[in-house]
Amino acid sequence: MKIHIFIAHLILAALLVFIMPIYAWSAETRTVEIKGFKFVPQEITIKAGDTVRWINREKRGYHNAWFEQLGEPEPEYLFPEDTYDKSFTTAGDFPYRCGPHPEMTGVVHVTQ
Ligand SMILES: [Cu+2]
Repeated sequence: MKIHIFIAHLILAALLVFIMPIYAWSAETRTVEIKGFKFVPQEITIKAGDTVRWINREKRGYHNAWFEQLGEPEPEYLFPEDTYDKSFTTAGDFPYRCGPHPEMTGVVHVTQ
């Protein structure tokens, strides 16, 4: 009888060891739409390891999401329905703007 309980615990422990890292590893991709000369949502909060995907929902016109303050080069323009992915590995607040339209701004908040 006792051996059965012991084996059940062993199986549970083994399951936890294998399943827990899969949960921890499950990074998400979150979407920010560009429409009406705005980033929607204008501020987004994600977890470290997640990816933000910008998608240009305008009928015409081009934009991008430029992390100028990080010293990054300006990315290519996004034409209608184009997407741009960026992953964030460290916690912090990351403001960005649109290259062609400096008045278009957004912030990515990254938590641990
Ligand atoms: Cu723009």
